[in-house]
Amino acid sequence: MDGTIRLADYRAYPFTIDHVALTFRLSPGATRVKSLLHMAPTAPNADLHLDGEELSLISLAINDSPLNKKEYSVTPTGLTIAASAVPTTAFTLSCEVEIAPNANTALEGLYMSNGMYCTQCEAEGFRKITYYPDRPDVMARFHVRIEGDLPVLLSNGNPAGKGEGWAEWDDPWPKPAYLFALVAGDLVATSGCFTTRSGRNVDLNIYVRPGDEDRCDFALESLKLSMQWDETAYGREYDLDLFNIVAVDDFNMGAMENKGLNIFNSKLVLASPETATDTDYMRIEAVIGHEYFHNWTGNRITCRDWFQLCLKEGLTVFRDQSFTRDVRLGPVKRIEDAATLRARQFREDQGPLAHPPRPDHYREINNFYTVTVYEKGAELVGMLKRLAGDDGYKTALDLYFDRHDGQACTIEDWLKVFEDTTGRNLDQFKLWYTSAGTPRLDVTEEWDGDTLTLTFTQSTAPTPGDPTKAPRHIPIQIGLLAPDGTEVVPTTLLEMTEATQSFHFPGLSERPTASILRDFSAPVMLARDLSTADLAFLLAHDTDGFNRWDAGHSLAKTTLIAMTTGADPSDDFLTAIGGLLADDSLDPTFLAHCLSLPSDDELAQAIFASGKTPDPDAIYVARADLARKIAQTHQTRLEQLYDATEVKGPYSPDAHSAGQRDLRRACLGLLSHIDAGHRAQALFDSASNMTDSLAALTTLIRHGRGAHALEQFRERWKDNRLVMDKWFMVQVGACPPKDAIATAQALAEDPLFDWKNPNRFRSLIGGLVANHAGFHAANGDGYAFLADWLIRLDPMNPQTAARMSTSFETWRRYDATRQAHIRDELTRISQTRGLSRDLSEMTQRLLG
Ligand code: B3K
Ligand code: ZN
Repeated sequence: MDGTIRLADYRAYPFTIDHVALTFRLSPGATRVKSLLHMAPTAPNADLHLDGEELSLISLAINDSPLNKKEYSVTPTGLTIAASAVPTTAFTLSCEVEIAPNANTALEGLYMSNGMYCTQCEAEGFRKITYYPDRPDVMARFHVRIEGDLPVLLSNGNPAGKGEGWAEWDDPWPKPAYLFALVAGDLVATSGCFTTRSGRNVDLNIYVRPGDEDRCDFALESLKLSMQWDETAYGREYDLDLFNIVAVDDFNMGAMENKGLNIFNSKLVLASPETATDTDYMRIEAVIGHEYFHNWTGNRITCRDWFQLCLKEGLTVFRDQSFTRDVRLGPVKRIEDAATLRARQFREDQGPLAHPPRPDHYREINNFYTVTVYEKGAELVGMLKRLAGDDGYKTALDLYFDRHDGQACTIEDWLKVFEDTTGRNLDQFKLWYTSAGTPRLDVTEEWDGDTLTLTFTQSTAPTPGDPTKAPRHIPIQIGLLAPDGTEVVPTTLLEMTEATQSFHFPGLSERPTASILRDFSAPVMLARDLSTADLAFLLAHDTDGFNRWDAGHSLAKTTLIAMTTGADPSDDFLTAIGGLLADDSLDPTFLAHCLSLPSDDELAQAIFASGKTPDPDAIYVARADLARKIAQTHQTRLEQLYDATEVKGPYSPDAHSAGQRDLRRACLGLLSHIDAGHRAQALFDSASNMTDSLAALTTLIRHGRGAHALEQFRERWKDNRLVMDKWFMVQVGACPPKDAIATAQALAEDPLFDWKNPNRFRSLIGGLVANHAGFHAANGDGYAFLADWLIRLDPMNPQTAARMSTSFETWRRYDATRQAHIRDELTRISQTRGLSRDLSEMTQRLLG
């Protein structure tokens, strides 16, 4: 037994729990948890197993009769009551345990952050609170009593009474234990109200530590916007009298959708113009939306087991992406989502951590909250929507909510809804869920004077444990453009199901240029031999926003890759950029995206995909050279744009103002290569909001001119944890690569480097990894630094250590020396005594 959990081994739990009463007597070092479970057997003669870890058992009884020690056994992972001691009809199970929240550094279960009690139960944290069947297919109603001397005592559901030193909560909706939450602390609320379309008044509260309450307004407005959007876009209403959000400083991830009591990393709640950037505001809105949308896609309908995680996460990401598109970004949102998917999920799919959106085995489920489960999971929903059409999608989702409300479901249930509403057979489509890897889609074109024939060939490289790949069902959106740029065939959906397939477009008077994979209609790697002239044509004329941007992006990539081997920047590219800069009709955010060069990591990925070995230093130099060349070639226009995009008046995070700042920042980045940093310095000195201030600081650091600004910034913000996270990240993330390791080492010694705080840890370590050429220093110092810190963090906080270990996932791209360094570091980690299950699974998979 190596501890591997397999989908094929799934068995239903042989008991139901109708309702649960929990009583917490809070104390930092010795919290007592009493539970009363109203259970009934559903299968004869079954042992009763409850999960439980790090618990001291005080008492255990069935129907109020204490169990004798021969009737049950306790192991480090749970408690089993022999079938012979379990009644054959409904019964109660009562249990009392003691736990120590103040000793919980893993931030999973019940733990403490700055004197406040809080919980994180997904995926398997509830078992650190009490003995319970901690699996998502066991759903029960919870009643919770909290006793403690803190002013605010919160749990899920509706309030059910409170007095001096106690509060009770009742959640009428059956839920799995992973959605349980408890918060107790000295907190202040920013409150509001939302009336649902059926007239239910819902009280809304954002709870934060005293002193932070002036930074909650945006979060509250985002919550109202999310509630409104889910009613309009999906017909989903909220279902309790209260919706609480609590901000916590020590949190392993972004946020958690606990029923009626969302718990958030404070960086995704707190925002003021002086402390948060446009990106922070946008993330806050999106994540508040995401967690709120889980109320239906995740909570009312949950997952049968953790293999089905993408059922709730893929769908909820798809929903939050649609929300941001609708309320903020419009079509540009698709560019951002597709770019993220290609940069991060394709990278995962091409490396040793590749896994299907629905994996079929794992050792530690926390290691599978990945970009494949989330973002690729969302793409699969998007493809189903394309195949079903907008109306078909709506019908399917209505049936999903009707049919499965209150259930714990599988991907099969989800696909069946689409099969039943569209009449399609989705057996082949299901491969997207069950098989890893990114299909490569090759295209060839034939023109016979009247008909254009597009021939597609799909192939998927083998992934770990999954060598043979059957053809997938791929929705391919295309359009055809005449030589003068007019569209002769508007967007059309082709459905590819074979390994090779041709599509004919007859009756054309001139050979058109094809725009393929419009709107990034499927998560595939399009391999197409386009000349720089073709790309420039598409960049100038494509009516599809994604493909238009992508043509420019491909042009930039081709240019940069050639430059890494000594070529000069292509004139086609520089001319195309000139064309964009001259076009006043472009959306500023779109133009900003076009002016942002592909990242170092993306270039390394592309070079590796072409069968060559990326050189991090050459990539860094090429990027800086091209940016300088663009600035020299288009200096006047960039300067004009920089001046014209200054946003006057008080800061507002709205999409229009943020778009102006995006564009201005892009211009600043380019001009900084030729203006000796004077614009960045002037902007830093005059900035009245964090977006400008951080943009200026980043630019100064990039050119080795940031020392003074960094000091000023620290002096001003040293008491603000979230802003200081930025201070840590930017100086190591943006500094010239040759300085990266020394900077990281110095920062690790800084008294403000509180490495036990996940945000601070991620700022420094994530900052270093983001400095591509710095992290991949040929002498291996970056790798050793990362490995040292993972080994140090692991006993404290395995989840965050394991998550950060993914920084090694690209190791097979690089040359033999670098690979040897990384292999040594991964081996060193894997041989560390007492390594957590989380990090040991990761190092094993990384080593392949
Ligand atoms: N469902 C949580 C993530 C839980 C992660 C556990 N390791 C947040 C979200 O996806 O909305
Ligand atoms: Zn989620």
